[in-house]
Amino acid sequence: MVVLGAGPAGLVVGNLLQARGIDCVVLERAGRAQVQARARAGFLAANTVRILERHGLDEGLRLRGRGHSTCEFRSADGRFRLDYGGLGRGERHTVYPQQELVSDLLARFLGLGGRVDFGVEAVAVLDADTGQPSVTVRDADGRPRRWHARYVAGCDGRHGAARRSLPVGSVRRHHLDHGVSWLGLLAEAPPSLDAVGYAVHERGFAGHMARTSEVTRYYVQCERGTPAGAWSEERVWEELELRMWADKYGPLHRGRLLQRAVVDLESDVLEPLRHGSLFLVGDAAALVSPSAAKGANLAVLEAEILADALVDDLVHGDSKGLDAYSTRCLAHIWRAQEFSHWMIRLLHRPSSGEAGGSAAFHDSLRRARLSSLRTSRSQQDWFAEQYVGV
Ligand code: RFL
Repeated sequence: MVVLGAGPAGLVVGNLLQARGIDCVVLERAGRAQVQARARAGFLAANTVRILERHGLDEGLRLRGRGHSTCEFRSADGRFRLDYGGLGRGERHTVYPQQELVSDLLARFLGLGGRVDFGVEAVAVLDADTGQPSVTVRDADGRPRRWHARYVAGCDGRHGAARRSLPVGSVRRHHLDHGVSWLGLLAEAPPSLDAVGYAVHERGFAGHMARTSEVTRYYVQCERGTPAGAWSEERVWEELELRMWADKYGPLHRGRLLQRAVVDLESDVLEPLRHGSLFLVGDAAALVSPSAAKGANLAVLEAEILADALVDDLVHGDSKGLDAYSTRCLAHIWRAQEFSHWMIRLLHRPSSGEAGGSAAFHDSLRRARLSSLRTSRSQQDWFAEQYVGV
C-alpha cells in the first residue's frame, strides 16, 4: 500500500492500516521539519475527535486541546453570541493546531514501525499503459524510483500527483471560485476574545480564531490579487480593529505577525473519488474553502472510511467498502460544501460578476440572514449542527 502525502489524511490512513498489520509506506515531498511546522487548521469537530479517540490517536489533543463552543458575530447592527455547544446536537470543537496533530500522528505511525520517506515527490501514480498503480517518485537527489502497490491512497493535497495523474475524462471536477480573498495571519498574541469572532463590515470581512494562549489566527478580506506582504503590520492591525469595531467591543491584543498568506476562497469536488486502485482523500478529493473550518475534519473522516474499507478488502476479501467509498465520502463533502458556501454568503458580499442585483440588495439579504441567526432558535440549532458537524 502506498500513501502519498503526510498531512492529516495520509497519516490517519497510514496509522489505521499499520495498526492492523497492513504494510504501507508514506511518500512525502516536504522535509519532516516542514511537515511538522505547517500551521493551518485548528478547529477539530466532535466527530474528528471521536475518530481519533477510537484509534488511540487522541493523546496529544486530550492533553493540550481546548474545548471551544462560542462564536460572536459583529456587524453595523451590533453583536451577538451563539453558544453553539448548547445548541443543535450539543457538540463542541476542540482547538488543537494542525501541526501538533500531524506531529502526534507521525510519531505514532513511526512508533508502530511505519515508514515515511521525506523529501520524496511523487510525479506519476498510474502506469500510463496499464492504468495499474505504479508510483514514480523523485527523491531528494532528483533520482527517479518506482513503487508498485496494490492500492494507492492519494492524500497529497490539491496540487499533488494523484490529481494530476488522473487520465483526462476519468473524473469530473466541479469548481466554484467564490471571488473572495482573505489575508490569513498568525499573530504572536493571545486571543482577544473568548469566542470565534466573525465581523461583517462594509470594508470587508474580518475574523478572529484562537489557536493557543500565545498565538491567534486572524483573517481580513482583501482585494483579489493583493500580495501577502502588501499591507504593513500597522495597516493590518488598523483594518482588523476597524472591521471588528474594537473601539466599541474592546481592543485587540496586537503582536508580531508570524505568518501571512493570501487565500483565494475556492471550492472544488472531484467525482468519483476512485480511479481503479487509486483513491483520493482529503484536499486531493475536494477543496473546501476555509470559511467553515471543514477541510481537515473531512480529511480525517475520509481517511477512516478508506482505511476500514481497505482492511475489509485486504484482510477479509470483502470489497464492498471500497466500492462504496466514493459515494459515501461525496455525501459528506457536499454537505460541508453547502454549509461553507452558506457561511461565505453570510460573511461577504457576492463578487462582482456573480449573482445579479445591487450591492445594497445583497447587503440587506446578509443583514436578514444575521438577524435570523440572532433571533430564531431553530436557525441557531441548524447552524450549530452544521458548524461543528462533518
Ligand atoms: P495536506 O495537509 O495539504 O497534506 C498533503 C501532503 O502531501 C504532500 N504532497 C506530496 N507528497 C508527495 N508527492 C507529491 N507530489 C506531493 N504533493 C503534495 C504535501 O507536502 C503535504 O504534506 O492535505 P490533507 O492531508 O488532505 O489535509 C487537508 C487539510 O490540511 C486542509 O483541508 C485544512 O488545513 C483546511 N483548513 C482547515 N480545516 C479545518 O478542518 N479546520 C480549520 O480550522 C482549517 N483552517 C485550513 C484552515 C486551511 C487553510 N489554508 C492554508 C488554505 C486555515 C487555512 C489558512
